[in-house]
Amino acid sequence: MKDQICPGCGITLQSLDSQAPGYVPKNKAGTAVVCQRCYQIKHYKKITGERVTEESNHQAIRAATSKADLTLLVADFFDPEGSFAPDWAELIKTGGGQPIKLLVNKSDLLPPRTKREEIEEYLACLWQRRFPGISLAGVRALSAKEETNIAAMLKELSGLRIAIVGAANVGKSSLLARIIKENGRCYSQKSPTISSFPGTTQGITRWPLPKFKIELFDTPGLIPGSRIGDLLCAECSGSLLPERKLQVKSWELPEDNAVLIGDLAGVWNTSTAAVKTVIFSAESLTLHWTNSRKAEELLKESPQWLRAVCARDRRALQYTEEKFTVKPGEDLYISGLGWLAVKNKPTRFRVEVPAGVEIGVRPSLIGKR
Ligand SMILES: Nc1nc2c(ncn2[C@@H]2O[C@H](COP(=O)(O)OP(=O)(O)OP(=O)(O)O)[C@@H](O)[C@H]2O)c(=O)[nH]1
Ligand SMILES: [Mg+2]
Ligand SMILES: [Zn+2]
Ligand SMILES: [Zn+2]
Repeated sequence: MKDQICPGCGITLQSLDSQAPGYVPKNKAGTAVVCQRCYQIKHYKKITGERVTEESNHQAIRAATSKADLTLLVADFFDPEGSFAPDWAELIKTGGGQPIKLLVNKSDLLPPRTKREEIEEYLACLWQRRFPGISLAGVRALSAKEETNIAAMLKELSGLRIAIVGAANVGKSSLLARIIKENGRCYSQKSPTISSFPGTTQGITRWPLPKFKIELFDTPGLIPGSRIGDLLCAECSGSLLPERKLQVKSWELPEDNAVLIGDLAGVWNTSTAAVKTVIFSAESLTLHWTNSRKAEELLKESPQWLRAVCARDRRALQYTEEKFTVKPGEDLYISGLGWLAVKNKPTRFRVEVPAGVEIGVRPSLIGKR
Protein backbone atom coordinates (compact mmCIF):
# COMPACT_ATOMS: atom_id res chain seq x y z
CA MET A 1 0.00 0.00 0.00
CA LYS A 2 3.07 2.19 -0.02
CA ASP A 3 2.34 5.63 -1.46
CA GLN A 4 -1.20 4.73 -2.44
CA ILE A 5 -3.36 7.86 -2.54
CA CYS A 6 -7.01 8.11 -1.48
CA PRO A 7 -8.87 9.14 -4.65
CA GLY A 8 -11.47 10.95 -2.57
CA CYS A 9 -9.23 13.34 -0.67
CA GLY A 10 -5.64 12.86 -1.91
CA ILE A 11 -4.14 11.72 1.41
CA THR A 12 -1.46 8.97 1.45
CA LEU A 13 -3.12 5.80 2.76
CA GLN A 14 -1.75 3.97 5.82
CA SER A 15 -2.90 1.15 8.16
CA LEU A 16 -0.72 1.84 11.20
CA ASP A 17 -2.54 4.58 13.12
CA SER A 18 -6.35 4.73 13.13
CA GLN A 19 -6.30 8.32 14.40
CA ALA A 20 -3.85 9.67 11.83
CA PRO A 21 -4.84 10.97 8.38
CA GLY A 22 -5.17 8.40 5.58
CA TYR A 23 -6.11 5.42 7.74
CA VAL A 24 -7.54 2.32 6.09
CA PRO A 25 -8.09 -0.87 8.19
CA LYS A 26 -5.53 -3.57 7.31
CA ASN A 27 -8.17 -6.03 6.09
CA LYS A 28 -9.41 -3.43 3.61
CA ALA A 29 -5.97 -2.46 2.36
CA GLY A 30 -5.66 -3.01 -1.36
CA THR A 31 -9.41 -3.24 -1.82
CA ALA A 32 -10.39 -0.01 -0.07
CA VAL A 33 -11.52 2.63 -2.47
CA VAL A 34 -11.15 5.56 -0.10
CA CYS A 35 -9.67 6.32 3.33
CA GLN A 36 -11.79 5.76 6.42
CA ARG A 37 -12.42 9.49 6.76
CA CYS A 38 -13.78 9.82 3.21
CA TYR A 39 -15.85 6.68 3.77
CA GLN A 40 -17.43 8.17 6.90
CA ILE A 41 -18.11 11.48 5.14
CA LYS A 42 -19.67 9.83 2.10
CA HIS A 43 -21.78 7.24 3.90
CA TYR A 44 -22.58 8.77 7.30
CA LYS A 45 -21.97 12.51 6.75
CA LYS A 46 -19.67 12.38 9.76
CA ILE A 47 -16.16 13.71 10.08
CA THR A 48 -13.53 11.82 12.04
CA GLY A 49 -9.84 12.18 12.84
CA GLU A 50 -7.49 15.12 12.78
CA ARG A 51 -7.12 17.55 9.88
CA VAL A 52 -3.78 17.76 8.13
CA THR A 53 -1.82 20.90 9.02
CA GLU A 54 -2.07 24.22 7.16
CA GLU A 55 1.63 23.83 6.30
CA SER A 56 0.87 20.54 4.59
CA ASN A 57 -1.94 22.29 2.64
CA HIS A 58 0.51 24.96 1.48
CA GLN A 59 3.00 22.32 0.36
CA ALA A 60 0.31 20.52 -1.64
CA ILE A 61 -0.74 23.76 -3.34
CA ARG A 62 2.86 24.62 -4.22
CA ALA A 63 3.39 21.13 -5.62
CA ALA A 64 0.19 21.21 -7.69
CA THR A 65 0.65 24.73 -9.10
CA SER A 66 4.28 24.04 -10.01
CA LYS A 67 3.16 21.04 -12.10
CA ALA A 68 0.32 22.93 -13.80
CA ASP A 69 0.12 25.27 -16.81
CA LEU A 70 -2.77 27.22 -15.29
CA THR A 71 -4.17 27.87 -11.83
CA LEU A 72 -7.93 28.09 -11.35
CA LEU A 73 -8.52 29.95 -8.11
CA VAL A 74 -12.02 29.27 -6.83
CA ALA A 75 -13.78 31.89 -4.67
CA ASP A 76 -17.18 31.92 -2.95
CA PHE A 77 -19.21 35.01 -3.86
CA PHE A 78 -20.97 34.83 -0.47
CA ASP A 79 -17.66 35.52 1.26
CA PRO A 80 -15.27 37.41 -1.06
CA GLU A 81 -13.02 38.56 1.79
CA GLY A 82 -12.73 35.01 3.17
CA SER A 83 -11.83 33.80 -0.33
CA PHE A 84 -8.80 36.13 -0.65
CA ALA A 85 -6.69 36.26 2.51
CA PRO A 86 -3.96 38.86 1.76
CA ASP A 87 -1.21 36.62 3.17
CA TRP A 88 -1.82 34.05 0.42
CA ALA A 89 -0.17 36.31 -2.17
CA GLU A 90 3.19 34.50 -2.09
CA LEU A 91 1.53 31.11 -2.27
CA ILE A 92 -0.78 32.02 -5.16
CA LYS A 93 1.97 33.61 -7.21
CA THR A 94 3.15 30.54 -9.07
CA GLY A 95 6.88 29.95 -9.33
CA GLY A 96 6.81 29.66 -13.11
CA GLY A 97 4.49 32.65 -13.56
CA GLN A 98 1.67 30.45 -14.87
CA PRO A 99 -1.57 32.37 -15.53
CA ILE A 100 -4.29 32.47 -12.89
CA LYS A 101 -8.00 32.46 -13.67
CA LEU A 102 -10.62 33.30 -11.05
CA LEU A 103 -13.83 31.28 -10.76
CA VAL A 104 -16.49 32.79 -8.53
CA ASN A 105 -18.57 29.84 -7.38
CA LYS A 106 -22.05 29.33 -5.87
CA SER A 107 -23.80 31.83 -8.13
CA ASP A 108 -26.94 29.69 -7.81
CA LEU A 109 -27.33 31.34 -4.38
CA LEU A 110 -27.51 34.86 -5.82
CA PRO A 111 -30.80 36.67 -5.33
CA PRO A 112 -32.95 36.64 -8.49
CA ARG A 113 -32.11 39.37 -10.99
CA THR A 114 -28.53 39.77 -9.72
CA LYS A 115 -26.25 39.64 -12.74
CA ARG A 116 -23.21 37.39 -12.68
CA GLU A 117 -21.17 40.16 -14.34
CA GLU A 118 -21.68 42.32 -11.25
CA ILE A 119 -20.11 39.66 -9.08
CA GLU A 120 -17.27 39.04 -11.54
CA GLU A 121 -16.39 42.72 -11.64
CA TYR A 122 -16.58 43.02 -7.88
CA LEU A 123 -14.29 40.09 -7.15
CA ALA A 124 -11.78 41.14 -9.81
CA CYS A 125 -11.55 44.58 -8.08
CA LEU A 126 -11.15 42.99 -4.65
CA TRP A 127 -8.44 40.72 -6.11
CA GLN A 128 -6.48 43.77 -7.26
CA ARG A 129 -6.70 45.34 -3.82
CA ARG A 130 -5.73 42.17 -1.97
CA PHE A 131 -3.09 40.83 -4.36
CA PRO A 132 -1.55 43.89 -6.03
CA GLY A 133 0.90 42.88 -8.72
CA ILE A 134 -0.67 39.45 -9.35
CA SER A 135 -2.68 39.74 -12.54
CA LEU A 136 -5.69 37.67 -13.49
CA ALA A 137 -6.04 35.94 -16.84
CA GLY A 138 -9.84 35.99 -16.56
CA VAL A 139 -12.76 35.83 -14.16
CA ARG A 140 -15.99 33.90 -14.42
CA ALA A 141 -18.94 33.44 -12.08
CA LEU A 142 -20.52 30.01 -12.11
CA SER A 143 -22.27 27.38 -10.04
CA ALA A 144 -20.59 24.03 -9.56
CA LYS A 145 -23.96 22.75 -8.41
CA GLU A 146 -26.10 23.86 -11.33
CA GLU A 147 -23.80 24.85 -14.15
CA THR A 148 -25.09 23.75 -17.52
CA ASN A 149 -22.32 25.01 -19.71
CA ILE A 150 -19.07 23.66 -18.27
CA ALA A 151 -18.08 22.23 -21.66
CA ALA A 152 -17.95 25.70 -23.24
CA MET A 153 -15.75 26.95 -20.45
CA LEU A 154 -13.40 23.97 -20.81
CA LYS A 155 -12.94 24.40 -24.54
CA GLU A 156 -10.53 27.26 -24.04
CA LEU A 157 -8.51 25.19 -21.54
CA SER A 158 -7.86 22.30 -23.92
CA GLY A 159 -4.37 20.82 -23.71
CA LEU A 160 -3.63 22.27 -20.25
CA ARG A 161 -2.73 20.86 -16.85
CA ILE A 162 -4.78 22.82 -14.34
CA ALA A 163 -4.47 23.22 -10.55
CA ILE A 164 -7.71 24.02 -8.71
CA VAL A 165 -6.92 26.01 -5.55
CA GLY A 166 -8.71 28.24 -3.05
CA ALA A 167 -10.13 28.49 0.47
CA ALA A 168 -11.75 25.47 2.14
CA ASN A 169 -15.44 24.98 1.34
CA VAL A 170 -15.62 27.29 -1.68
CA GLY A 171 -16.52 24.26 -3.83
CA LYS A 172 -13.27 23.23 -5.57
CA SER A 173 -14.03 19.51 -5.43
CA SER A 174 -17.66 20.12 -6.39
CA LEU A 175 -16.49 21.93 -9.51
CA LEU A 176 -14.12 19.07 -10.28
CA ALA A 177 -16.94 16.53 -9.79
CA ARG A 178 -19.12 18.52 -12.16
CA ILE A 179 -16.38 18.45 -14.81
CA ILE A 180 -15.73 14.72 -14.30
CA LYS A 181 -19.43 14.04 -14.76
CA GLU A 182 -19.41 16.00 -17.99
CA ASN A 183 -16.32 14.13 -19.15
CA GLY A 184 -18.24 10.87 -19.29
CA ARG A 185 -18.40 7.47 -17.76
CA CYS A 186 -14.81 6.34 -17.32
CA TYR A 187 -14.60 7.85 -13.82
CA SER A 188 -17.94 6.55 -12.55
CA GLN A 189 -16.21 4.48 -9.84
CA LYS A 190 -14.21 7.41 -8.56
CA SER A 191 -15.17 10.87 -7.51
CA PRO A 192 -13.67 13.47 -5.22
CA THR A 193 -15.11 13.59 -1.71
CA ILE A 194 -17.36 16.61 -1.22
CA SER A 195 -18.77 17.82 2.06
CA SER A 196 -19.72 20.92 4.00
CA PHE A 197 -16.90 20.16 6.48
CA PRO A 198 -13.93 22.45 5.82
CA GLY A 199 -10.74 20.55 5.05
CA THR A 200 -12.40 17.66 3.18
CA THR A 201 -9.65 17.45 0.57
CA GLN A 202 -6.32 16.72 2.27
CA GLY A 203 -3.80 16.26 -0.54
CA ILE A 204 -3.48 16.35 -4.31
CA THR A 205 -5.65 14.20 -6.55
CA ARG A 206 -4.99 14.01 -10.28
CA TRP A 207 -7.71 13.68 -12.90
CA PRO A 208 -6.85 13.24 -16.58
CA LEU A 209 -10.01 13.98 -18.58
CA PRO A 210 -9.59 12.81 -22.17
CA LYS A 211 -12.81 14.27 -23.54
CA PHE A 212 -11.68 17.80 -22.73
CA LYS A 213 -7.97 17.06 -23.20
CA ILE A 214 -7.17 18.50 -19.79
CA GLU A 215 -5.62 17.21 -16.59
CA LEU A 216 -6.93 18.59 -13.31
CA PHE A 217 -5.34 18.63 -9.86
CA ASP A 218 -7.63 19.06 -6.85
CA THR A 219 -5.93 20.53 -3.78
CA PRO A 220 -6.71 21.00 -0.07
CA GLY A 221 -8.54 24.19 0.90
CA LEU A 222 -6.75 27.03 2.62
CA ILE A 223 -8.06 28.19 6.01
CA PRO A 224 -7.94 31.99 6.20
CA GLY A 225 -8.73 31.97 9.93
CA SER A 226 -10.87 35.11 9.51
CA ARG A 227 -14.21 33.51 8.59
CA ILE A 228 -16.74 32.78 11.28
CA GLY A 229 -16.63 29.09 10.33
CA ASP A 230 -12.88 28.99 11.00
CA LEU A 231 -13.63 29.44 14.72
CA LEU A 232 -16.11 26.55 14.88
CA CYS A 233 -16.10 22.75 14.81
CA ALA A 234 -16.38 21.18 11.33
CA GLU A 235 -20.10 20.37 11.75
CA CYS A 236 -21.08 23.88 12.83
CA SER A 237 -18.84 25.48 10.23
CA GLY A 238 -20.63 23.44 7.54
CA SER A 239 -24.07 24.21 8.94
CA LEU A 240 -23.50 27.94 8.36
CA LEU A 241 -22.95 27.50 4.60
CA PRO A 242 -25.94 28.74 2.61
CA GLU A 243 -27.49 25.91 0.61
CA ARG A 244 -30.37 27.64 -1.08
CA LYS A 245 -30.93 31.20 -2.30
CA LEU A 246 -29.70 33.71 0.25
CA GLN A 247 -32.14 34.97 2.83
CA VAL A 248 -32.68 38.69 2.15
CA LYS A 249 -34.64 40.57 4.85
CA SER A 250 -35.50 44.26 5.02
CA TRP A 251 -36.25 46.15 8.22
CA GLU A 252 -36.93 49.72 9.18
CA LEU A 253 -34.58 49.63 12.17
CA PRO A 254 -35.38 52.37 14.74
CA GLU A 255 -32.59 54.09 16.64
CA ASP A 256 -31.44 52.15 19.66
CA ASN A 257 -32.69 48.88 18.14
CA ALA A 258 -30.62 45.93 16.99
CA VAL A 259 -30.67 42.96 14.65
CA LEU A 260 -29.24 39.67 15.84
CA ILE A 261 -27.80 37.25 13.28
CA GLY A 262 -28.47 34.01 15.08
CA ASP A 263 -26.66 34.12 18.40
CA LEU A 264 -23.42 34.87 16.56
CA ALA A 265 -23.50 38.61 15.93
CA GLY A 266 -25.51 41.71 16.77
CA VAL A 267 -25.77 45.02 14.90
CA TRP A 268 -27.07 48.07 16.86
CA ASN A 269 -28.34 51.23 15.20
CA THR A 270 -26.61 53.90 17.31
CA SER A 271 -27.72 56.83 15.12
CA THR A 272 -30.50 59.20 16.13
CA ALA A 273 -32.98 58.07 13.46
CA ALA A 274 -34.51 54.92 12.04
CA VAL A 275 -32.84 53.42 8.97
CA LYS A 276 -33.99 51.01 6.30
CA THR A 277 -31.64 48.02 6.41
CA VAL A 278 -31.34 44.92 4.24
CA ILE A 279 -29.61 41.82 5.60
CA PHE A 280 -28.21 39.03 3.42
CA SER A 281 -27.43 35.74 5.17
CA ALA A 282 -27.68 31.96 4.95
CA GLU A 283 -31.28 30.75 5.06
CA SER A 284 -30.53 28.58 8.10
CA LEU A 285 -29.85 31.55 10.41
CA THR A 286 -32.55 33.12 12.57
CA LEU A 287 -32.59 36.91 12.13
CA HIS A 288 -34.16 38.71 15.08
CA TRP A 289 -34.94 42.39 15.52
CA THR A 290 -35.45 43.79 19.02
CA ASN A 291 -34.67 46.73 21.30
CA SER A 292 -31.15 47.47 22.42
CA ARG A 293 -31.34 46.05 25.94
CA LYS A 294 -33.16 42.87 24.93
CA ALA A 295 -30.62 42.29 22.14
CA GLU A 296 -27.76 42.52 24.67
CA GLU A 297 -29.49 39.95 26.88
CA LEU A 298 -30.25 37.57 24.04
CA LEU A 299 -26.70 37.64 22.70
CA LYS A 300 -25.43 36.85 26.19
CA GLU A 301 -28.00 34.15 26.99
CA SER A 302 -27.98 32.55 23.54
CA PRO A 303 -31.42 30.88 23.85
CA GLN A 304 -32.07 27.66 21.95
CA TRP A 305 -34.39 29.28 19.37
CA LEU A 306 -31.63 31.69 18.32
CA ARG A 307 -28.74 29.22 18.59
CA ALA A 308 -26.68 28.71 15.43
CA VAL A 309 -23.80 26.54 16.71
CA CYS A 310 -23.12 23.84 19.31
CA ALA A 311 -22.83 24.84 22.98
CA ARG A 312 -19.13 24.02 23.04
CA ASP A 313 -18.32 26.34 20.12
CA ARG A 314 -20.53 29.07 21.56
CA ARG A 315 -18.77 28.93 24.93
CA ALA A 316 -15.37 29.25 23.27
CA LEU A 317 -16.28 32.43 21.33
CA GLN A 318 -14.94 35.68 22.80
CA TYR A 319 -16.95 38.71 21.73
CA THR A 320 -15.55 42.03 20.63
CA GLU A 321 -17.16 45.33 19.66
CA GLU A 322 -16.54 47.68 16.72
CA LYS A 323 -18.21 50.83 15.40
CA PHE A 324 -18.86 51.74 11.76
CA THR A 325 -20.70 54.31 9.68
CA VAL A 326 -22.37 52.70 6.67
CA LYS A 327 -23.58 54.78 3.71
CA PRO A 328 -26.12 53.82 1.03
CA GLY A 329 -24.14 51.91 -1.60
CA GLU A 330 -22.03 50.16 1.07
CA ASP A 331 -22.23 46.89 3.02
CA LEU A 332 -21.23 46.13 6.55
CA TYR A 333 -19.86 42.59 6.10
CA ILE A 334 -19.09 39.85 8.60
CA SER A 335 -16.92 37.20 6.92
CA GLY A 336 -18.80 33.93 6.44
CA LEU A 337 -21.99 35.21 8.09
CA GLY A 338 -23.39 37.72 5.60
CA TRP A 339 -23.80 41.49 5.32
CA LEU A 340 -26.07 44.45 6.00
CA ALA A 341 -26.80 47.32 3.61
CA VAL A 342 -28.56 50.62 4.38
CA LYS A 343 -31.06 52.24 2.05
CA ASN A 344 -31.75 55.88 2.83
CA LYS A 345 -28.97 57.58 4.79
CA PRO A 346 -25.55 57.09 6.39
CA THR A 347 -26.00 55.33 9.71
CA ARG A 348 -23.76 54.54 12.66
CA PHE A 349 -23.72 50.98 13.91
CA ARG A 350 -22.15 49.17 16.81
CA VAL A 351 -21.36 45.55 16.00
CA GLU A 352 -20.68 42.68 18.38
CA VAL A 353 -18.96 39.70 16.77
CA PRO A 354 -16.64 36.88 17.83
CA ALA A 355 -13.07 38.18 18.02
CA GLY A 356 -10.98 37.07 15.03
CA VAL A 357 -13.79 37.33 12.47
CA GLU A 358 -13.10 39.88 9.75
CA ILE A 359 -15.68 42.66 9.63
CA GLY A 360 -15.65 45.93 7.70
CA VAL A 361 -17.42 48.29 5.32
CA ARG A 362 -17.14 47.74 1.55
CA PRO A 363 -18.85 48.99 -1.62
CA SER A 364 -22.13 47.04 -2.05
CA LEU A 365 -21.56 43.56 -3.43
CA ILE A 366 -25.10 43.31 -4.81
CA GLY A 367 -27.19 46.16 -6.14
CA LYS A 368 -26.38 49.56 -7.61
CA ARG A 369 -23.08 51.12 -6.72
N1 LIG B 1 -25.07 26.32 -3.33
C1 LIG B 1 -23.93 25.82 -3.76
N2 LIG B 1 -23.18 25.07 -2.92
C2 LIG B 1 -22.02 24.56 -3.39
C3 LIG B 1 -21.57 24.81 -4.72
N3 LIG B 1 -20.37 24.18 -4.86
C4 LIG B 1 -20.11 23.58 -3.68
N4 LIG B 1 -21.10 23.79 -2.80
C5 LIG B 1 -21.17 23.31 -1.42
O1 LIG B 1 -20.05 23.80 -0.70
C6 LIG B 1 -19.60 22.82 0.25
C7 LIG B 1 -18.12 22.56 0.03
O2 LIG B 1 -17.94 21.89 -1.21
P1 LIG B 1 -16.57 21.17 -1.60
O3 LIG B 1 -16.61 20.93 -3.05
O4 LIG B 1 -16.29 20.01 -0.70
O5 LIG B 1 -15.55 22.37 -1.27
P2 LIG B 1 -13.95 22.38 -1.35
O6 LIG B 1 -13.57 23.74 -1.80
O7 LIG B 1 -13.46 21.25 -2.16
O8 LIG B 1 -13.58 22.22 0.19
P3 LIG B 1 -12.24 21.59 0.85
O9 LIG B 1 -11.99 20.26 0.25
O10 LIG B 1 -12.62 21.51 2.30
O11 LIG B 1 -11.15 22.57 0.58
C8 LIG B 1 -20.48 21.60 0.05
O12 LIG B 1 -21.51 21.65 1.03
C9 LIG B 1 -21.06 21.80 -1.35
O13 LIG B 1 -22.32 21.18 -1.52
C10 LIG B 1 -22.39 25.60 -5.58
O14 LIG B 1 -22.09 25.86 -6.74
N5 LIG B 1 -23.55 26.07 -5.03
MG1 LIG C 1 -12.24 19.66 -1.69
ZN1 LIG D 1 -9.80 10.17 1.74
ZN1 LIG E 1 -19.82 23.00 16.85
